[in-house]
Amino acid sequence: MKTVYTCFTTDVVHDGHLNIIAEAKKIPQARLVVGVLSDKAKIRSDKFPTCSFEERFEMIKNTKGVDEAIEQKEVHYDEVFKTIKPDYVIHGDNWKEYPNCVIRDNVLENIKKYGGKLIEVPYTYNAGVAKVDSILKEKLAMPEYRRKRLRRLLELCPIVKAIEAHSGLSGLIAEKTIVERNGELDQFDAMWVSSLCDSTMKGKPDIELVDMSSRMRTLDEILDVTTKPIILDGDTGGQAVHFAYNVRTLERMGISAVIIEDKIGLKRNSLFGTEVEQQQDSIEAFCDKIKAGKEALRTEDFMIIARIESLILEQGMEDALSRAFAYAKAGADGIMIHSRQKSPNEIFEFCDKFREKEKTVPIVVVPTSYNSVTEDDLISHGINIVIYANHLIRSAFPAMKNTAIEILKNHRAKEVDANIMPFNEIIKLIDEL
Ligand code: SPV
Ligand code: MG
Repeated sequence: MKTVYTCFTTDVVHDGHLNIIAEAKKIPQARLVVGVLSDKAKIRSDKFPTCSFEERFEMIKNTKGVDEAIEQKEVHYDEVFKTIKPDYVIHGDNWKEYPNCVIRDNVLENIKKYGGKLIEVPYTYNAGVAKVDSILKEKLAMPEYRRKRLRRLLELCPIVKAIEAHSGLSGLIAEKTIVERNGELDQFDAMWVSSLCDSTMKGKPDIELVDMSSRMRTLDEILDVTTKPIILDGDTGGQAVHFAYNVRTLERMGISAVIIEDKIGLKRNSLFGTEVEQQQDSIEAFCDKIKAGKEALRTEDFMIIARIESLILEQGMEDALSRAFAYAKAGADGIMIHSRQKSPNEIFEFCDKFREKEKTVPIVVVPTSYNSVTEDDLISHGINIVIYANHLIRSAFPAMKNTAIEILKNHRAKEVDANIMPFNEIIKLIDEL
Protein backbone atom coordinates (compact mmCIF):
# COMPACT_ATOMS: atom_id res chain seq x y z
CA MET A 1 0.00 0.00 0.00
CA LYS A 2 1.32 3.46 -0.94
CA THR A 3 0.61 6.56 1.14
CA VAL A 4 -0.67 9.82 -0.35
CA TYR A 5 -0.57 12.88 1.88
CA THR A 6 -2.19 16.28 1.72
CA CYS A 7 -2.71 19.02 4.29
CA PHE A 8 -5.94 20.99 4.65
CA THR A 9 -6.15 24.28 6.54
CA THR A 10 -9.80 24.85 5.71
CA ASP A 11 -12.88 25.28 7.93
CA VAL A 12 -15.21 24.08 5.16
CA VAL A 13 -14.62 21.30 2.64
CA HIS A 14 -15.39 22.66 -0.83
CA ASP A 15 -14.98 21.55 -4.47
CA GLY A 16 -11.25 22.33 -4.38
CA HIS A 17 -10.63 19.86 -1.56
CA LEU A 18 -12.95 17.27 -3.09
CA ASN A 19 -11.01 17.56 -6.32
CA ILE A 20 -7.71 16.92 -4.53
CA ILE A 21 -9.23 13.88 -2.81
CA ALA A 22 -10.56 12.61 -6.17
CA GLU A 23 -7.13 13.02 -7.78
CA ALA A 24 -5.49 11.22 -4.85
CA LYS A 25 -7.94 8.35 -5.23
CA LYS A 26 -6.83 7.81 -8.82
CA ILE A 27 -3.50 6.47 -7.52
CA PRO A 28 -3.86 2.68 -7.38
CA GLN A 29 -3.39 0.81 -4.11
CA ALA A 30 -2.88 3.93 -2.05
CA ARG A 31 -4.39 5.25 1.14
CA LEU A 32 -4.99 8.95 1.65
CA VAL A 33 -3.79 10.59 4.85
CA VAL A 34 -4.91 14.19 5.38
CA GLY A 35 -3.12 16.53 7.73
CA VAL A 36 -5.29 19.03 9.57
CA LEU A 37 -3.22 22.12 10.28
CA SER A 38 -3.08 23.10 13.96
CA ASP A 39 -4.56 26.43 15.06
CA LYS A 40 -1.09 27.69 16.01
CA ALA A 41 0.27 27.06 12.52
CA LYS A 42 -2.88 28.20 10.73
CA ILE A 43 -2.84 31.67 12.29
CA ARG A 44 0.71 32.31 11.05
CA SER A 45 0.05 31.26 7.45
CA ASP A 46 -3.66 31.71 6.83
CA LYS A 47 -6.82 33.27 8.25
CA PHE A 48 -7.93 32.62 11.80
CA PRO A 49 -10.12 29.49 12.04
CA THR A 50 -13.87 30.02 12.37
CA CYS A 51 -14.35 26.77 14.28
CA SER A 52 -12.34 24.71 16.76
CA PHE A 53 -9.51 22.42 15.74
CA GLU A 54 -11.58 19.45 16.94
CA GLU A 55 -14.44 20.44 14.63
CA ARG A 56 -12.09 20.84 11.69
CA PHE A 57 -10.51 17.48 12.48
CA GLU A 58 -13.86 15.67 12.67
CA MET A 59 -15.00 17.27 9.41
CA ILE A 60 -11.87 16.14 7.53
CA LYS A 61 -11.84 12.68 9.13
CA ASN A 62 -15.43 12.10 8.02
CA THR A 63 -14.96 13.35 4.46
CA LYS A 64 -15.50 10.59 1.90
CA GLY A 65 -12.23 9.30 0.50
CA VAL A 66 -10.11 10.27 3.52
CA ASP A 67 -8.57 7.11 5.02
CA GLU A 68 -6.92 8.80 7.97
CA ALA A 69 -6.70 12.30 9.44
CA ILE A 70 -3.76 13.49 11.55
CA GLU A 71 -2.84 16.79 13.13
CA GLN A 72 -0.11 18.67 11.27
CA LYS A 73 1.41 20.83 14.00
CA GLU A 74 3.66 23.02 11.87
CA VAL A 75 3.22 24.86 8.59
CA HIS A 76 6.11 22.88 7.15
CA TYR A 77 5.75 19.14 6.54
CA ASP A 78 9.05 18.07 8.20
CA GLU A 79 7.35 16.00 10.91
CA VAL A 80 5.20 14.30 8.26
CA PHE A 81 8.31 13.32 6.31
CA LYS A 82 9.87 11.87 9.45
CA THR A 83 6.85 9.86 10.60
CA ILE A 84 4.76 8.94 7.55
CA LYS A 85 7.23 9.35 4.68
CA PRO A 86 4.41 9.61 2.13
CA ASP A 87 5.07 8.19 -1.32
CA TYR A 88 3.10 11.13 -2.74
CA VAL A 89 2.24 14.60 -1.54
CA ILE A 90 -0.69 16.10 -3.41
CA HIS A 91 -1.55 19.81 -3.38
CA GLY A 92 -3.29 22.52 -5.40
CA ASP A 93 -0.91 24.45 -7.65
CA ASN A 94 -1.90 27.78 -6.05
CA TRP A 95 0.92 27.39 -3.53
CA LYS A 96 3.46 28.33 -6.21
CA GLU A 97 2.85 31.98 -5.37
CA TYR A 98 4.58 33.97 -2.62
CA PRO A 99 4.45 33.43 0.33
CA ASN A 100 3.11 29.84 0.20
CA CYS A 101 5.88 28.87 -2.23
CA VAL A 102 8.06 28.64 0.88
CA ILE A 103 6.05 25.61 2.01
CA ARG A 104 6.18 24.11 -1.48
CA ASP A 105 9.96 24.59 -1.69
CA ASN A 106 10.39 22.82 1.64
CA VAL A 107 8.20 19.91 0.52
CA LEU A 108 10.11 19.55 -2.75
CA GLU A 109 13.45 19.60 -0.99
CA ASN A 110 12.42 16.96 1.57
CA ILE A 111 10.47 14.64 -0.68
CA LYS A 112 13.28 14.17 -3.14
CA LYS A 113 15.60 13.00 -0.33
CA TYR A 114 13.78 9.65 -0.21
CA GLY A 115 12.32 9.48 -3.70
CA GLY A 116 8.76 10.61 -2.95
CA LYS A 117 6.75 12.52 -5.52
CA LEU A 118 4.83 15.81 -5.52
CA ILE A 119 1.57 15.87 -7.50
CA GLU A 120 0.12 19.31 -8.21
CA VAL A 121 -3.51 19.68 -9.13
CA PRO A 122 -4.78 22.81 -10.93
CA TYR A 123 -6.40 25.03 -8.30
CA THR A 124 -10.19 24.91 -8.38
CA TYR A 125 -11.80 28.32 -8.23
CA ASN A 126 -15.48 28.32 -9.05
CA ALA A 127 -18.56 30.16 -7.81
CA GLY A 128 -19.00 27.64 -4.97
CA VAL A 129 -15.42 28.06 -3.73
CA ALA A 130 -15.70 31.86 -3.97
CA LYS A 131 -18.92 31.73 -1.95
CA VAL A 132 -17.31 29.62 0.79
CA ASP A 133 -14.36 32.06 0.96
CA SER A 134 -16.68 35.00 1.24
CA ILE A 135 -18.91 33.39 3.91
CA LEU A 136 -15.86 32.49 6.02
CA LYS A 137 -14.52 36.04 5.73
CA GLU A 138 -17.87 37.48 6.74
CA LYS A 139 -18.07 35.12 9.71
CA LEU A 140 -14.59 36.14 10.86
CA ALA A 141 -15.63 39.79 10.71
CA MET A 142 -18.83 39.35 12.76
CA PRO A 143 -18.63 41.12 16.16
CA GLU A 144 -19.25 38.00 18.25
CA TYR A 145 -16.46 36.08 16.48
CA ARG A 146 -13.96 38.89 16.12
CA ARG A 147 -14.31 40.27 19.66
CA LYS A 148 -13.17 37.13 21.50
CA ARG A 149 -10.26 36.43 19.18
CA LEU A 150 -7.77 38.56 21.11
CA ARG A 151 -8.18 36.34 24.18
CA ARG A 152 -7.73 33.25 22.01
CA LEU A 153 -4.60 34.76 20.42
CA LEU A 154 -3.15 35.31 23.89
CA GLU A 155 -3.45 31.56 24.45
CA LEU A 156 -2.04 30.63 21.06
CA CYS A 157 0.85 33.06 20.49
CA PRO A 158 4.11 33.52 22.37
CA ILE A 159 3.46 37.23 21.74
CA VAL A 160 0.50 38.90 20.03
CA LYS A 161 1.68 41.41 17.42
CA ALA A 162 -0.50 44.43 16.70
CA ILE A 163 0.15 47.11 14.07
CA GLU A 164 -1.57 50.47 13.92
CA ALA A 165 -4.40 51.03 11.47
CA HIS A 166 -6.01 54.44 10.93
CA SER A 167 -8.21 53.80 7.87
CA GLY A 168 -9.74 51.05 5.79
CA LEU A 169 -6.65 50.98 3.59
CA SER A 170 -4.11 50.71 6.41
CA GLY A 171 -6.42 48.08 7.96
CA LEU A 172 -6.08 46.07 4.75
CA ILE A 173 -2.30 46.23 5.03
CA ALA A 174 -2.50 44.94 8.61
CA GLU A 175 -4.93 42.26 7.46
CA LYS A 176 -3.21 40.94 4.37
CA THR A 177 0.54 41.33 4.80
CA ILE A 178 2.17 37.90 5.13
CA VAL A 179 5.93 37.44 4.88
CA GLU A 180 8.49 34.70 4.89
CA ARG A 181 11.12 34.92 7.62
CA ASN A 182 13.78 32.24 8.09
CA GLY A 183 11.62 29.87 6.08
CA GLU A 184 8.55 30.46 8.26
CA LEU A 185 5.45 32.50 7.44
CA ASP A 186 4.38 35.37 9.63
CA GLN A 187 1.70 38.04 9.85
CA PHE A 188 0.24 40.55 12.33
CA ASP A 189 -2.34 39.19 14.75
CA ALA A 190 -4.27 42.34 15.57
CA MET A 191 -4.68 46.07 14.90
CA TRP A 192 -4.14 49.07 17.17
CA VAL A 193 -6.27 52.11 16.54
CA SER A 194 -4.03 54.80 17.98
CA SER A 195 -5.22 58.19 19.23
CA LEU A 196 -2.04 59.74 17.82
CA CYS A 197 -2.53 58.31 14.33
CA ASP A 198 -6.30 58.80 14.22
CA SER A 199 -5.81 62.47 15.21
CA THR A 200 -2.82 62.99 12.90
CA MET A 201 -4.79 61.52 10.01
CA LYS A 202 -7.35 64.28 10.57
CA GLY A 203 -4.69 66.97 10.93
CA LYS A 204 -5.53 67.39 14.64
CA PRO A 205 -3.35 67.23 17.79
CA ASP A 206 -3.46 64.12 20.00
CA ILE A 207 -5.30 65.79 22.92
CA GLU A 208 -8.64 63.93 22.99
CA LEU A 209 -9.96 66.58 20.60
CA VAL A 210 -11.01 63.92 18.10
CA ASP A 211 -13.99 62.72 20.07
CA MET A 212 -15.31 59.21 20.59
CA SER A 213 -17.96 59.50 17.86
CA SER A 214 -15.24 60.29 15.35
CA ARG A 215 -12.99 57.52 16.72
CA MET A 216 -15.89 55.11 16.27
CA ARG A 217 -16.28 56.14 12.65
CA THR A 218 -12.62 55.24 12.07
CA LEU A 219 -13.19 51.92 13.83
CA ASP A 220 -16.23 51.25 11.70
CA GLU A 221 -14.27 51.92 8.49
CA ILE A 222 -11.64 49.41 9.56
CA LEU A 223 -14.15 46.85 10.84
CA ASP A 224 -15.93 47.02 7.51
CA VAL A 225 -12.99 45.70 5.45
CA THR A 226 -10.97 43.53 7.86
CA THR A 227 -11.34 40.51 10.13
CA LYS A 228 -8.46 40.79 12.60
CA PRO A 229 -9.16 41.85 16.20
CA ILE A 230 -8.89 45.50 17.17
CA ILE A 231 -7.38 47.10 20.27
CA LEU A 232 -8.56 50.67 20.71
CA ASP A 233 -6.43 53.37 22.26
CA GLY A 234 -9.12 54.87 24.51
CA ASP A 235 -6.97 57.80 25.74
CA THR A 236 -7.95 58.56 29.38
CA GLY A 237 -11.37 56.97 28.95
CA GLY A 238 -12.91 60.33 29.94
CA GLN A 239 -15.34 60.43 32.84
CA ALA A 240 -16.03 57.02 34.41
CA VAL A 241 -19.73 57.20 33.52
CA HIS A 242 -18.99 58.08 29.89
CA PHE A 243 -16.36 55.34 29.78
CA ALA A 244 -18.97 52.75 30.81
CA TYR A 245 -21.27 53.79 27.95
CA ASN A 246 -18.44 53.72 25.44
CA VAL A 247 -17.26 50.30 26.59
CA ARG A 248 -20.70 48.91 25.91
CA THR A 249 -20.76 50.40 22.41
CA LEU A 250 -17.26 49.14 21.61
CA GLU A 251 -18.15 45.67 22.85
CA ARG A 252 -21.23 45.61 20.61
CA MET A 253 -19.16 46.76 17.62
CA GLY A 254 -16.85 43.78 18.00
CA ILE A 255 -13.77 45.60 19.31
CA SER A 256 -11.66 43.25 21.45
CA ALA A 257 -10.01 45.60 23.91
CA VAL A 258 -9.70 49.20 24.99
CA ILE A 259 -6.59 50.56 26.66
CA ILE A 260 -7.06 53.58 28.93
CA GLU A 261 -4.24 55.58 30.46
CA ASP A 262 -4.12 56.87 34.03
CA LYS A 263 -4.00 60.58 33.23
CA ILE A 264 -6.46 63.42 33.87
CA GLY A 265 -6.86 66.95 32.58
CA LEU A 266 -5.66 67.91 29.13
CA LYS A 267 -4.11 64.74 27.77
CA ARG A 268 -0.91 65.13 25.77
CA ASN A 269 0.88 62.36 23.90
CA SER A 270 3.10 60.25 26.18
CA LEU A 271 6.10 60.68 23.92
CA PHE A 272 6.26 64.34 25.09
CA GLY A 273 6.95 62.94 28.58
CA THR A 274 7.64 65.73 31.07
CA GLU A 275 8.33 68.32 28.32
CA VAL A 276 4.68 69.35 28.60
CA GLU A 277 2.34 69.54 31.57
CA GLN A 278 0.59 66.21 32.16
CA GLN A 279 -1.17 64.99 35.27
CA GLN A 280 -1.60 61.43 36.48
CA ASP A 281 -4.91 60.25 37.93
CA SER A 282 -5.14 58.96 41.53
CA ILE A 283 -5.02 55.20 41.94
CA GLU A 284 -8.49 55.22 43.55
CA ALA A 285 -10.19 57.23 40.81
CA PHE A 286 -8.59 55.20 38.04
CA CYS A 287 -9.59 51.92 39.74
CA ASP A 288 -13.15 53.22 39.90
CA LYS A 289 -13.03 53.91 36.16
CA ILE A 290 -11.81 50.37 35.46
CA LYS A 291 -14.60 48.97 37.65
CA ALA A 292 -17.23 51.13 35.93
CA GLY A 293 -16.09 49.77 32.56
CA LYS A 294 -16.04 46.17 33.76
CA GLU A 295 -19.54 46.45 35.19
CA ALA A 296 -20.89 47.70 31.87
CA LEU A 297 -19.67 44.63 29.97
CA ARG A 298 -22.09 41.99 28.74
CA THR A 299 -19.57 39.38 27.59
CA GLU A 300 -16.41 37.76 28.90
CA ASP A 301 -14.67 38.56 25.61
CA PHE A 302 -13.91 42.26 25.83
CA MET A 303 -10.73 43.35 27.62
CA ILE A 304 -10.18 46.57 29.55
CA ILE A 305 -6.46 47.19 29.75
CA ALA A 306 -4.99 49.73 32.17
CA ARG A 307 -2.07 51.83 30.94
CA ILE A 308 0.42 53.14 33.44
CA GLU A 309 2.12 56.48 32.79
CA SER A 310 4.38 56.52 35.87
CA LEU A 311 7.59 55.90 33.92
CA ILE A 312 6.64 58.48 31.27
CA LEU A 313 5.97 61.05 34.00
CA GLU A 314 9.11 60.06 35.96
CA GLN A 315 7.22 58.93 39.03
CA GLY A 316 9.46 55.92 39.59
CA MET A 317 9.30 52.15 39.42
CA GLU A 318 7.60 51.68 42.78
CA ASP A 319 4.74 53.95 41.74
CA ALA A 320 4.38 52.05 38.45
CA LEU A 321 4.31 48.69 40.22
CA SER A 322 1.89 49.67 42.96
CA ARG A 323 -0.46 51.04 40.31
CA ALA A 324 -0.15 47.85 38.25
CA PHE A 325 -1.12 45.65 41.20
CA ALA A 326 -3.98 47.97 42.16
CA TYR A 327 -5.36 48.12 38.60
CA ALA A 328 -5.15 44.34 38.23
CA LYS A 329 -6.99 43.96 41.55
CA ALA A 330 -9.66 46.39 40.34
CA GLY A 331 -10.33 43.99 37.46
CA ALA A 332 -8.11 45.23 34.62
CA ASP A 333 -7.73 42.46 32.02
CA GLY A 334 -4.21 43.55 31.19
CA ILE A 335 -1.55 46.13 32.04
CA MET A 336 0.15 48.35 29.51
CA ILE A 337 3.43 49.82 30.68
CA HIS A 338 4.84 52.69 28.65
CA SER A 339 8.30 54.25 28.45
CA ARG A 340 10.03 56.78 26.24
CA GLN A 341 13.56 55.70 27.07
CA LYS A 342 15.86 54.58 24.26
CA SER A 343 16.68 51.44 26.21
CA PRO A 344 14.12 48.82 27.25
CA ASN A 345 15.72 48.39 30.69
CA GLU A 346 13.04 50.09 32.75
CA ILE A 347 10.33 48.16 30.91
CA PHE A 348 12.16 44.90 31.61
CA GLU A 349 12.63 45.79 35.28
CA PHE A 350 8.93 46.57 35.59
CA CYS A 351 7.89 43.35 33.85
CA ASP A 352 10.24 41.14 35.86
CA LYS A 353 9.01 42.63 39.16
CA PHE A 354 5.37 42.47 38.10
CA ARG A 355 5.73 38.85 36.98
CA GLU A 356 7.31 37.86 40.34
CA LYS A 357 3.87 38.30 41.90
CA GLU A 358 1.43 38.30 39.00
CA LYS A 359 1.80 35.42 36.58
CA THR A 360 -1.23 35.67 34.34
CA VAL A 361 -2.46 39.25 33.77
CA PRO A 362 -1.25 40.07 30.22
CA ILE A 363 1.39 42.78 29.80
CA VAL A 364 1.27 45.12 26.78
CA VAL A 365 4.15 47.27 25.54
CA VAL A 366 4.66 49.90 22.84
CA PRO A 367 8.33 49.93 21.81
CA THR A 368 8.35 53.18 19.82
CA SER A 369 11.36 54.74 21.60
CA TYR A 370 13.18 51.53 22.53
CA ASN A 371 12.77 50.17 19.02
CA SER A 372 15.88 47.99 18.95
CA VAL A 373 14.21 45.52 21.28
CA THR A 374 13.20 42.25 19.61
CA GLU A 375 10.01 40.29 20.08
CA ASP A 376 12.07 37.43 21.57
CA ASP A 377 13.45 39.84 24.22
CA LEU A 378 9.91 40.92 25.05
CA ILE A 379 8.73 37.31 25.35
CA SER A 380 11.59 36.49 27.70
CA HIS A 381 10.35 39.21 30.10
CA GLY A 382 6.80 37.86 30.20
CA ILE A 383 5.29 40.39 27.76
CA ASN A 384 2.18 39.21 25.93
CA ILE A 385 1.25 41.92 23.43
CA VAL A 386 3.52 44.19 21.39
CA ILE A 387 2.02 47.20 19.64
CA TYR A 388 3.75 48.89 16.70
CA ALA A 389 1.79 52.01 17.42
CA ASN A 390 2.37 54.57 14.67
CA HIS A 391 4.53 53.05 11.97
CA LEU A 392 2.14 52.93 9.02
CA ILE A 393 1.23 56.60 9.22
CA ARG A 394 4.85 57.61 9.85
CA SER A 395 5.89 55.77 6.70
CA ALA A 396 3.01 57.15 4.60
CA PHE A 397 3.63 60.81 5.47
CA PRO A 398 7.19 61.21 4.12
CA ALA A 399 6.26 59.22 1.00
CA MET A 400 3.31 61.52 0.25
CA LYS A 401 5.26 64.67 1.06
CA ASN A 402 8.08 63.65 -1.23
CA THR A 403 5.67 63.06 -4.10
CA ALA A 404 4.13 66.51 -3.60
CA ILE A 405 7.60 68.13 -3.61
CA GLU A 406 8.72 66.31 -6.76
CA ILE A 407 5.58 67.24 -8.74
CA LEU A 408 5.98 70.89 -7.71
CA LYS A 409 9.65 70.91 -8.63
CA ASN A 410 9.19 69.26 -12.03
CA HIS A 411 5.91 70.84 -13.11
CA ARG A 412 4.78 67.34 -14.10
CA ALA A 413 4.25 63.90 -12.55
CA LYS A 414 6.58 61.73 -14.66
CA GLU A 415 9.51 61.91 -12.20
CA VAL A 416 7.52 60.45 -9.31
CA ASP A 417 6.21 57.49 -11.26
CA ALA A 418 9.04 55.10 -10.43
CA ASN A 419 8.41 55.51 -6.69
CA ILE A 420 4.66 55.19 -6.62
CA MET A 421 2.22 52.35 -7.05
CA PRO A 422 1.44 51.62 -10.72
CA PHE A 423 -1.99 52.83 -11.78
CA ASN A 424 -3.14 49.35 -12.88
CA GLU A 425 -2.26 48.01 -9.42
CA ILE A 426 -4.15 50.65 -7.44
CA ILE A 427 -7.34 50.14 -9.44
CA LYS A 428 -7.20 46.41 -8.70
CA LEU A 429 -6.07 46.73 -5.09
CA ILE A 430 -9.49 46.56 -3.51
CA ASP A 431 -11.46 43.35 -3.99
CA GLU A 432 -14.96 43.82 -5.30
CA LEU A 433 -17.91 41.94 -3.85
C1 SPV B 1 -0.90 56.24 20.54
O1 SPV B 1 -0.49 55.53 19.61
O2 SPV B 1 -1.73 57.12 20.39
C2 SPV B 1 -0.41 56.00 21.91
C3 SPV B 1 0.93 55.41 22.09
O3 SPV B 1 -1.10 56.34 22.83
S1 SPV B 1 2.01 56.74 22.25
O4 SPV B 1 1.89 57.59 21.08
O5 SPV B 1 3.35 56.20 22.39
O6 SPV B 1 1.63 57.48 23.44
MG1 MG C 1 -2.70 57.56 22.32
